[in-house]
Amino acid sequence: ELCYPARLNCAAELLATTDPGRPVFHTPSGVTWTYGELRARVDRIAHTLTTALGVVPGNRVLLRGPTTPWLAACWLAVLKAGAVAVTVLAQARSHELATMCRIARVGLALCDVRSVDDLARAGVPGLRITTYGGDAPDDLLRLPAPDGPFEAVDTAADDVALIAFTSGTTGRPKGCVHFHRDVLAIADTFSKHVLKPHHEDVFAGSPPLGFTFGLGGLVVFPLRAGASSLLLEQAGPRQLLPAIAEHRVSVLFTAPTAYRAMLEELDGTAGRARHDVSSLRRCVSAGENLPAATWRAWRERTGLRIINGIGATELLHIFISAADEHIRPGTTGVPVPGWHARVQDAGGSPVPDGEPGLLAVRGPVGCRYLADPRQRQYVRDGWNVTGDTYVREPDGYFRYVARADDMIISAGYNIAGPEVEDALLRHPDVVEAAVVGRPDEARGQVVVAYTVLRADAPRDAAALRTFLKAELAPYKCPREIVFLDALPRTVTGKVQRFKLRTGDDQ
Ligand code: 3SK
Repeated sequence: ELCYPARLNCAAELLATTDPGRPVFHTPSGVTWTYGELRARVDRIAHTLTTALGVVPGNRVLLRGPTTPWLAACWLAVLKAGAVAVTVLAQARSHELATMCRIARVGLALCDVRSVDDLARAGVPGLRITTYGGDAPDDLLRLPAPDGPFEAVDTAADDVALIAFTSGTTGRPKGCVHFHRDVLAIADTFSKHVLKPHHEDVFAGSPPLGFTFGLGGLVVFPLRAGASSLLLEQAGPRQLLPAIAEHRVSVLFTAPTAYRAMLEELDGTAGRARHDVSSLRRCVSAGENLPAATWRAWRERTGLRIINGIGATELLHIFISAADEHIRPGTTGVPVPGWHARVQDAGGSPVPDGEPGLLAVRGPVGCRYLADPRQRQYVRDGWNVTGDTYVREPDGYFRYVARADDMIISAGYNIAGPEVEDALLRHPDVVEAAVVGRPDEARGQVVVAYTVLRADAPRDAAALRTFLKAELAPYKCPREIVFLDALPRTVTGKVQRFKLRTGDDQ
């Protein structure tokens, strides 16, 4: 069990111990900040917040910008000053920003000067916007503020540290409230027991800091371990491979799609010669289910076992996963130490091992939606019901089946879309696949597969169907196969299946 003191400021804690001369952040342009420099910059921003900008403990401060050391410093400064960091994705647009500011009652925004237009256009009443990272006259660092150390505000472990927004895969934003102790808890569970990081590790990855997957993986975990992090503004598969080689990245955070794209690149003759991934020792995949085919291909190409995980903004980070030789392809893993998980029916009763049901978890972090009645659906009898259908195998491993609302019922058969997707991904020409149920008068639903093929592959639905017939029971085979150039995704990379179900993407 985790045990934290009653008074705790997580930002002060994350910044407290590491030798000031050690590196903390790197950028692709070759800039490195040390822990000493980060502390000084965080303190300077915290002074500015509390003196020039009048921030008092509990005030909500929106943070918006690409993944840079300055964004991370602003996040730490807001928390050190006892205020609440409201994290949003840089891609959020004016009307979404206005909604999130209203829900979270944001009074001040610290915004990268390059991301300010949409926020200004949002026209949030009473919102003061201060930019950072540029030469604008209201730039954060030009405001008058005392020099020297800033004494962290004496927050309680249960004071609110951040509000993270999730729009899920359907679009209506929910603010998830997290405490100072929650921030440390994600490092002291998943990172400590699964990643087992050390001082020399260099973290990097694709999720932005506005997504808690990225905030944990690129800021909280490295700082808790006294390690460093490469912060990439552009972190697509094309940028990741050269960045890994150049900065000797050892801990990688990204999603299954990016692993597949990197494999494609590595499989090219030029790729093999060009990209050195020998520095990697941990590769984390979350955000979507990781198909066994992708796991095996990565293992074959790199010798590394991808660490699959399921996390949620509601629970801040990953709560089921597995480490090292305990990793089993095709499963997510076991509850991370400190977490409990079970599979239950719609009434909340546990279902037997081997049978599908709703995933329910309990642990050091819980879901607290800000003023949202959907709280009652997510938290039931003290369990967080994530909306995923899972099977618990008799040996205690949890296997993903589908998002609960992605189960397809066709002519009385229950079909898990991801199982059909896995079969499609075993075909050498298929790069991406999403399988949904489309309403059908005769069968209730029919299985429709959306696929993205390698650039030079022929769009041959008949050949794909023949391939699938050898892989799947006939009732699971798609009635229709649609070829797309790309799948519709949220800004955090999750496939928007609801758009495919309604044909919105075409
Ligand atoms: O939403 C997710 O998939 C996720 C995964 C890992 C950590 C955090 C989150 C929100």
